[in-house]
Amino acid sequence: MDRKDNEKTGKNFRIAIIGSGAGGILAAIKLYQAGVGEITVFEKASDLGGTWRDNTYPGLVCDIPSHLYRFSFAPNPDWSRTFSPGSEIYSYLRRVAEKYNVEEMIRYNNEVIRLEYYEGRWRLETNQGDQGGFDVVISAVGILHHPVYPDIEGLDSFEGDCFHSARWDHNVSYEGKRIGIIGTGSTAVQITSAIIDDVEKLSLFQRTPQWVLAAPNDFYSQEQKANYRENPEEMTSVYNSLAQTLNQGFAAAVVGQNDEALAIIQQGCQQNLDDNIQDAELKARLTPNYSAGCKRLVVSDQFYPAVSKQNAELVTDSITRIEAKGICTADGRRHELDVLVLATGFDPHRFLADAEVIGGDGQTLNQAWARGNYAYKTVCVPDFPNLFFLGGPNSPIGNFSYLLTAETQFAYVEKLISLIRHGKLKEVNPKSGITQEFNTNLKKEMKGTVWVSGCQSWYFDHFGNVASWPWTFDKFEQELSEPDLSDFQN
Ligand code: NA7
Repeated sequence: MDRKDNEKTGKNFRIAIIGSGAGGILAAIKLYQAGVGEITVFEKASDLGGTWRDNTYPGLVCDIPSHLYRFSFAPNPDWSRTFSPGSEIYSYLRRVAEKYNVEEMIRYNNEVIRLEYYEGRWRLETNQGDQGGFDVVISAVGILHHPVYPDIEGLDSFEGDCFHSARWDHNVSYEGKRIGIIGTGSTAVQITSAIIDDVEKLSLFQRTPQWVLAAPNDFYSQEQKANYRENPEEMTSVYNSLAQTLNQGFAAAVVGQNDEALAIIQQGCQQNLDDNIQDAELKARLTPNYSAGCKRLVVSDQFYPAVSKQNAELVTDSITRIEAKGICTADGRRHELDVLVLATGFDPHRFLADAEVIGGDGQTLNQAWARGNYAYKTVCVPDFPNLFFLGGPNSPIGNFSYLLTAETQFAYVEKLISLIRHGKLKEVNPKSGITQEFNTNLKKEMKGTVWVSGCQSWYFDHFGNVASWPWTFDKFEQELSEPDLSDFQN
């Protein structure tokens, strides 16, 4: 399998992409356009779209504004609202994939179960069998992908319908029924707001209150959409202004670089609560005891009105067990339910944990990451040469649009791939010392972020590390602008 550098061109150069969500679609399009070898996308499901394929629950909208949540090469004049419904984002991804013939590169129902680096190539195996050798592997497996099921006694004994929010069962009607929702993250907030008027009773089981920022989700008029279609430069200016607001405002605030913006966010959340919840006792139970932005901020102007309705109950006594007919809480009550929705979030730290990934020195990725995930500048890992991550460890998942993050990372990865193809590097293998230094700095910087200011959230892994990017957007762009050859083994 050892091949000469001058063979690393055209069809001899094979690239595997894992996952056909937004990141995988992006990588496939860009590599195809650049004419980089033979590209295969391995997708374990039977459809593309990643988290936007999996999540179909009522009320699903993206918490990043629509015109920011798009690929730079595929602006979309037809977004219906300020924050897009999930189904629209799924359709957008499908449309973009179709336009660039991405499906021709996808092998559906192929879950990557093994990768082994041997003499300059990755031997890749899926549940369908051996797929041969690849010069480069790009992991685009996503972050909001592995549902977390709560470990609550008796969960299996519940006799009604029960499902995770990311596995919404559309055969189950919730109209006129007694619904229980466990969780108060973005998902639970959106579901509550969407179904409250259709159900007999909704019991929302809150373990920790969330700060909620009210942002109206206005519809774009036909005129606005036509204007964007005819004048794409206007979409660009909307994008630029949103990107500036988000990157210099919110994204800088959460990493301790814009205290004024953080204070404004805090005030905005408090105002939303004050304006919408009159009942002092309910308000107290909905008020978090940590700073806004510590947990991922929830965006909704409908949640407080919804949870104040007659048929809504905010349950804050802790869950003791689940029984056939409902949920029991510490105050001795049993909340009878017909349908139970587990809006209990995702494990964003798993990446390729379900596959056996054996690096250049025989160590597995799970062994390398046994004390927590780490990477060189979010995209590659020492001793796992030519394996790249989009949305990898410490990507800015709590800061800005994932599509923007993935594009920035991909542009950098493309440059690294080019170094291999043009013989400047035999393989892309970041030095351990440099990677360690990067991660030591990262941990130091993390201490100044709002995420560690006193709350528990899905950003934390099992070892207490925060999975996000502790610096500004400018720093992210700067770090990933040009590869520094001296950071890599040669
Ligand atoms: P999140 O934000 O991780 O929220 C999960 C919620 O589920 C949160 O309120 C948790 O409470 C609650 N939870 C989890 N396990 C339990 C148990 N065992 N008992 C009670 N409550 C529990 O997930 P989402 O799906 O809402 O949102 C994920 C991201 O998707 C979101 O940030 C947006 O970016 C889009 P806790 O706060 O941990 O006490």
